[in-house]
Amino acid sequence: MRFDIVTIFPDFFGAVFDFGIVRRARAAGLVEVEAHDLRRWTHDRHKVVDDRPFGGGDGMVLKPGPIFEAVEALAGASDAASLRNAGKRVVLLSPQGRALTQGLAAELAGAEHVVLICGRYEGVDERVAESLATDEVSIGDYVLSGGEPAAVVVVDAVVRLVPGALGSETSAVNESFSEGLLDFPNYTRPPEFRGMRVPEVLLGGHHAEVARWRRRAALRKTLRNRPDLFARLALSDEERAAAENELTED
Ligand code: 9D3
Repeated sequence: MRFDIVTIFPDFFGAVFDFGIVRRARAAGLVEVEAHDLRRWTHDRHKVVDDRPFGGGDGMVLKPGPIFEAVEALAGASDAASLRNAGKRVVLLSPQGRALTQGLAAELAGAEHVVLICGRYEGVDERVAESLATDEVSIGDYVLSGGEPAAVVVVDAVVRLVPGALGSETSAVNESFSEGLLDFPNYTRPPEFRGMRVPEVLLGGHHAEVARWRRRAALRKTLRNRPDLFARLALSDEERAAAENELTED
């Protein structure tokens, strides 16, 4: 699988893909990741990639020309339909995109080639979202300075879903979010640290008791930190009430 990142800051990506699972997947030849300077697809002496917004307003907008040419050069097409047919996705990172989810990451992991377009300035000419990108994606409701950090997040989330990338020890299917529940809390030695005790049940080695505790702790944590996820869980009235009661205890 191949990722091409189109950006005005190719150096931003210097070493971010040189660690952990992404590094290993690249070393194993499972994925390739390359960042490209958008200015390469300009034709003027000053390599201009932006211009003033029609209709007025502050800031500058990325011009469509260099972006269309970049995608044509990297993916061999410039319309969303034939790109999708060829197993390619062109992802515009933008605050106006649909939110990245584990489901979208899994969809992208099924593609042979993903081109990521990073916005900057005030925005990107809308014809990129309308007629070039197969997907317009945001990583969440907060303001970044540009699409580059979002591209890193997308590559990381997708690479771990490429078959073989995780190695044999873990299965991506079995991870948090696939069940809609947060992970249970983990503890390791020492059993007491600065007066904070590890829950007694975890020290005992009673497997069924441990499993029960973990399930309840995961539910409690999900209710506290992600009430939106908790509301969508298919729980018995009893389990729902238990989590809600336990929360009012601490
Ligand atoms: C919505 C804010 N816009 C109001 C004029 C300006 C603007 C802010 C930040 C325009 C572009 C950006 C740069 N952000 C991204 O390119 C971006 C992003 C983000 O800011 N948050 C979450 N996901 C993403 S993906 C790309």
